[in-house]
Amino acid sequence: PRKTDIRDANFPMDAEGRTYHLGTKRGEVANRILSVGSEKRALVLAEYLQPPAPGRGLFMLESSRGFLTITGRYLGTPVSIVVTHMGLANADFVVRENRAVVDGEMAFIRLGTCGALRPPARLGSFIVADPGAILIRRDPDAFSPEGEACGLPPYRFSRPIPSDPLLSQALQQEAARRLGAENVCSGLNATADSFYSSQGRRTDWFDDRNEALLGELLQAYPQAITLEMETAMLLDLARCSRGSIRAAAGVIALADRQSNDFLAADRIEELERLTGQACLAALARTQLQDSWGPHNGSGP
Ligand code: R1P
Ligand code: URA
Repeated sequence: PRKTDIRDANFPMDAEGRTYHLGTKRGEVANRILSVGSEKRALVLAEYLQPPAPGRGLFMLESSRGFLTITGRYLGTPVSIVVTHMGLANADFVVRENRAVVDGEMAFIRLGTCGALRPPARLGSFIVADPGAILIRRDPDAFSPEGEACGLPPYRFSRPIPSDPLLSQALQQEAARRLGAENVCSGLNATADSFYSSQGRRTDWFDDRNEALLGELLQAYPQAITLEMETAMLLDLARCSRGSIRAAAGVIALADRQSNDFLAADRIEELERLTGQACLAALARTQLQDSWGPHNGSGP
């Protein structure tokens, strides 16, 4: 067998201990992780990192599946930026495979973009998922003859899943310092399993039965103000991590779901830079039980 061959069908890793999808191993990832949706966002924010050790470059590894991990330091503290791409399954890979190669307590912050449902979220604002997020799932059974016969609802809302209150507060404060308090708020996030159907977008090609979805969402959860695709998965896994993961998320509102306006690309990058530094600062300033890691010599 070659060292890149995968063993253990239960939790696949290669002979070096590299995970199957993210491709990283112990020592390459910090306990503090900034999860971002795109490679461009990760590379822009990597400009603010210092090398993990003097005289070295940033650690960078892109897996065959396109997950890029960048490890360096922010305010002297080791931090990894991990490209999560989009959707629930990718968020699951990022949390579980990073958890598998890091010892000690971890903190995850997601920096994403979202649709704004209602004030105080508005185009260009930054919204922290505090108190947390709910999950909206499309139920395929509702579209089957049997499901139609018994009137199954096409979409299901989970109960709220909490975010870490202290990490969320730290993120909101760091963001307010950089963006101005008037551009930062907090509220319940709604994470959907599609950008389209379960976010109430309508297209002619599919029978999605979602005309009433956003109204039903706001009736069930009047406090929901943002719509995106990963936060609830991160918060659910943190809740189920046996106390080993603290998680928070903040999103830039780039789509206004009432007016249908969309933010200009240069403004998005400007906000990514400011809010990304806020996320890195909140991670770096958070105390964790993390005596092992790249920061004490066992790293890249
Ligand atoms: C959809 O366009 C993507 O944008 C949002 C959604 O959650 C989804 O991943 O977040 P990111 O900008 O982090 O990808
Ligand atoms: N990301 C989403 O998931 N939805 C939006 O409307 C905008 C960004």
